[in-house]
Amino acid sequence: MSKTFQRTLITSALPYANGPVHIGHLAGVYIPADIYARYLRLKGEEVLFIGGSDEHGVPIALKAKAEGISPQEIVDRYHYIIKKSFEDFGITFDIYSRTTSAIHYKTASDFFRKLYDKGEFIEKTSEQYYDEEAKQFLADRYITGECPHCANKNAYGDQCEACGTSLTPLDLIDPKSAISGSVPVLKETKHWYLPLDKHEAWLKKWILEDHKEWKSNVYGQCKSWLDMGLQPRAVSRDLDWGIPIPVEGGEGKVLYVWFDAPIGYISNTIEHSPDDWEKWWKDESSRMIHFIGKDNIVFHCIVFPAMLKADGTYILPENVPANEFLNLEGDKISTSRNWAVWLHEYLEDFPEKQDVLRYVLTANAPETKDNDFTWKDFQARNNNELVAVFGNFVNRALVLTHKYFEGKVPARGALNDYDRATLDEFKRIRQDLEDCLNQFRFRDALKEAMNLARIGNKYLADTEPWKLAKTDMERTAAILNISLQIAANLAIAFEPFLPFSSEKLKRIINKKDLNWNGLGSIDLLGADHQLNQPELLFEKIEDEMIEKQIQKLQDTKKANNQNPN
Ligand code: B3M
Ligand code: ZN
Repeated sequence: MSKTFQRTLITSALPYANGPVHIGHLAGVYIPADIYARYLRLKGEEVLFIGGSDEHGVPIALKAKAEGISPQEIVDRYHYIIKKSFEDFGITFDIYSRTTSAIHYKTASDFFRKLYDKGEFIEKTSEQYYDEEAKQFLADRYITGECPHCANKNAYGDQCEACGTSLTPLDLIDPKSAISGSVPVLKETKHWYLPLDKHEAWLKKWILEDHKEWKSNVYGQCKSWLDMGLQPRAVSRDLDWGIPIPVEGGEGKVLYVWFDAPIGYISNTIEHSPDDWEKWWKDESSRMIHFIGKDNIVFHCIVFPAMLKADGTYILPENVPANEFLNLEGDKISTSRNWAVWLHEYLEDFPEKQDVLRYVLTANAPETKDNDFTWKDFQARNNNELVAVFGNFVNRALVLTHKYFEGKVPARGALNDYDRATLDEFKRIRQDLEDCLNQFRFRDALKEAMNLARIGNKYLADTEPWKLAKTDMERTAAILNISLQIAANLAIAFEPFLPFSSEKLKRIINKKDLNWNGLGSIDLLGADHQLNQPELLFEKIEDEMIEKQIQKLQDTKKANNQNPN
């Protein structure tokens, strides 16, 4: 059943530009997407990796209002912070753009216009709350009132945050406008809807029959949506922040943010490759993979595919390996409660330790269920795995080679049975590693890479070349040759996961041109190849560094308890 494709378009969810990014974003979306992009590139495949900021929507408009500045100022502030964090963590987007770009306005607007002209929308008039003082319709989030379930006085028109119930504005008792504080009135308004019900039959076949291989959390969520039956979804909003509706009757209305945002993947492709963007989106030999978090599944598996199908000229995603959520020390990550590890703050406290975080977030990725990030686990994984296994092995192999062979790779000579058994074991890992990567099982893939380091570590511990060197130089040479070949293999195997350390390791072994095809080879370093001086790949993280982070979170908790919101 598996098709072969010529190129892969990798998209990663466009984060809202209303705050910086934290470890949850990185673990759920950007690290997995980056691992996959790097892996395919290392194999020599044609890849385009798309990122960008999502700059429309009500929360951004609300934040601007609260700060008394324009939404554009809000998104300008966060877009660059987010972009820099991604660069700092080595996320190798081919383009990181934004949904306020001119090209995106045009692309999204044209997309709507085409569907409108083809008769792919239905129009409906309904009654919605209107603020007569502010002279505008109120988005659900702009209305507050009493929750009919728990009597919380500050429930929003879409949800009560005290009891968690989803609401509609009409459920609220004593509704008030969050803009002027006045009592809103009901007024008629017209909107355009994508009739998802009309798309239900093909979506069912396409997902439930043709994509049984999708991750079970993704497949399961799609199935429950499809089983409930799909309803038409409004694709316009009464709002002044967004892309204007480009058709008659659209004055004062904008595209719903979830209509324009996924089109951002297309406009960013156009911005990156204006002359041949269509090969990524309209050619059956291309495959598209969406990396997202679980709250975005319905939009990427149902709504956006329906939009693409309604247009009729686009390919559909081949897979959507969505992740579950990462919690922090047992609690849900929350921007408003500042319960997060912010990427820019992490780098202030742990400069140049991007790979440690990449490692821990991958080893503990929420691939099949929600997972927890704890600082103790972070420290343990660094000290017991990165330092004690990977770093230690590489360092011993390098130091010994400098000691006995002046830093030159010794010739190997004959292998004995133990050498052969070790090499057989380590060759098997390549296949396992690839299988995991191809199935988006990055935690397991990382485990395989680490197993390679464990094999090396065990090999050195068992063969004890530092003792043999006194009596048998030939055997010492063979052992160090094999160890150095394993070290070179580690530079390849870890490159998708720990790109900074892999780069450093390549520098230490003085070998730049390693690619995926070399994985499993024991001839990566020729006899007499000159190595550079050893440097430590990782360093131990002391208790006090961890205590400081835990204290910081306790302070946040205290502050939250004093001003509950
Ligand atoms: N900005 C939601 C989110 O950040 C949204 C993703 C858009 S992807 C097209 O979770
Ligand atoms: Zn409530």
